[in-house]
Amino acid sequence: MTFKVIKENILKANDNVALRIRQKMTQEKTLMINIISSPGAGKTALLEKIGPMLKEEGINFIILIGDCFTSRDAERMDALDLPVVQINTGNSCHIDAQLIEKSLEDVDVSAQDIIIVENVGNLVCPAEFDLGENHKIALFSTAEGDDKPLKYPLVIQESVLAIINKIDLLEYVNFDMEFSKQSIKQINPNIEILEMSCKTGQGIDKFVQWIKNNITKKEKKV
Ligand SMILES: Nc1nc2c(ncn2[C@@H]2O[C@H](COP(=O)(O)OP(=O)(O)O)[C@@H](O)[C@H]2O)c(=O)[nH]1
Ligand SMILES: [Mg+2]
Repeated sequence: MTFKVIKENILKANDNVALRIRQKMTQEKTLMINIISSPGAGKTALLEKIGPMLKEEGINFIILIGDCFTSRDAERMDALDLPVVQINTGNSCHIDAQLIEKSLEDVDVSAQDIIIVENVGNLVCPAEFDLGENHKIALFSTAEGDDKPLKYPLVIQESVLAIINKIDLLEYVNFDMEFSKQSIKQINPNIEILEMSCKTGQGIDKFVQWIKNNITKKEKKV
């Protein structure tokens, strides 16, 4: 009972900050997306692929990367000269809105077309926390098994887009693509699904197009 009350209070405090962030994003016409997956599904690999493509398109963006302890993913972004802020959550299994607000303190939000959040690898808690984002995106991979959508429905209910990554591994793993897609649609009939491989690059262009369709492009500041 006590535990329930504490959790409600934590979520309420989070939601107040999330509302403030969302208002700022609306005011600045900046899109924010929150990418959620289990560890290793390919969130950072996806950013490594789309980052240079967004640059090529002249899209202004910043990447906020959540990790419990290390800066390894941010170093991968830095190696590609992609703008990144590392968020270390310590032992916490998700990013909360307070952390997003703090990480944006030194960011010129008005100059960004899109802010991309890589959440901590976890399919449960990140789905519960509103970060003030416009859209949550659920990322699965063929290596995890086709039953994961059914086992983690909340992240699908909360998302507008589901990505199924690592399709280059389909011939090596037991993954029924149709079953997986049907499970996703059964949980959220309105969700869009994209298949892709961050290794071969197959399907990445569709996600870049999705981003282009959803942003409000701004003039670059000089
Ligand atoms: N074969 C294959 N490997 C991938 C693909 N995407 C990511 N990986 C690999 O999966 C591992 C975990 O990827 P990473 O991006 O670090 O996952 P994250 O923990 O979700 O950020 C790395 O070794 C990646 O190179 C893919 O589409 N195909
Ligand atoms: Mg990562």
